[in-house]
Amino acid sequence: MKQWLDEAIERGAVPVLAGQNGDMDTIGSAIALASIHPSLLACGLHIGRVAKRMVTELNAPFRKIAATGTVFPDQLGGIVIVDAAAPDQVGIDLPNVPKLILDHHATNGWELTEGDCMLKWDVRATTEMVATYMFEHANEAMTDSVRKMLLAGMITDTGCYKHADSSSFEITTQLLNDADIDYAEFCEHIEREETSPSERGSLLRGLSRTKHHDAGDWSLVTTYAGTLEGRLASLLLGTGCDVSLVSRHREGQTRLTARATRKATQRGVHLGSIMQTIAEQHGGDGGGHDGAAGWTGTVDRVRAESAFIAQLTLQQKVKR
Ligand SMILES: [Mn+2]
Repeated sequence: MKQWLDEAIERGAVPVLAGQNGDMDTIGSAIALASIHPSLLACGLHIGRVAKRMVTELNAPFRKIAATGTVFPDQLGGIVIVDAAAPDQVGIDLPNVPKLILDHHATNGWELTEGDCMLKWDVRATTEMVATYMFEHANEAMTDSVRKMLLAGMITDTGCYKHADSSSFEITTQLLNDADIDYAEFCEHIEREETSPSERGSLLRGLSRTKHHDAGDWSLVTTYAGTLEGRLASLLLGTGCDVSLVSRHREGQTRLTARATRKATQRGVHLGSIMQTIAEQHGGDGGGHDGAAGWTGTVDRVRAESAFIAQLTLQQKVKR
């Protein structure tokens, strides 16, 4: 990775492109990595709520780009793509230059050509990969702001360390050492996000529409909502079900957002592969992690939900 970056920077400007979901992990990874050299520039199609808040508060350089008509600098040395499991997850047509891909998703749709480099680690967050690299090769860029970006990615992708493992704790300890960050305060700041009255109304309506399904070996709670689907799906796991699914339909597009408990994933649930199968059968884009995944496509909401239930039913419980 160091060799790829050094050579790319030598050739010209290098955009560091975030995944189009704009979550904290992808945005934090892009901004932190871009901080190591002036030729690197963090950019992406969307920026999510938590990430937007962090970018504003820390005054972090991030450029929003358009889905079409983005003009990259003439002298492009390469492009880095962080935390995106497939080309369609960045949302733009990639320029024809060498690629460096950093990702931690279980599903993968990249095709590599000569000059490309891909690092795919079995870690909880892409910021963990970026932090590991920076501690070794760019320690001087590890300011408190950069550490906060990396830490925020870890906090959100691990669900405040509920899905962490020993290596995520290790990197977190390193990020906190020698930094002026009050962890408990920072974590609360990231997690306890205010909602507007209309968002609260939408979450509450979502809760009031929930349905329970027995999907083979699994207990599933579903609902639909117009916004904050990820947050609603996480809330629904609090009912004690194995899996939650929130769907939404807007302007001809249906989106599925699912969450599963750790216990369910250990016993055989893999939401990323379910979403991928739905994309194969019904079109659209789908994928993600075992315990958190999504799909977007054009079939109607009820059909998409049925497809999910059918696929979940097929996943049998493994005896442990
Ligand atoms: Mn991630």
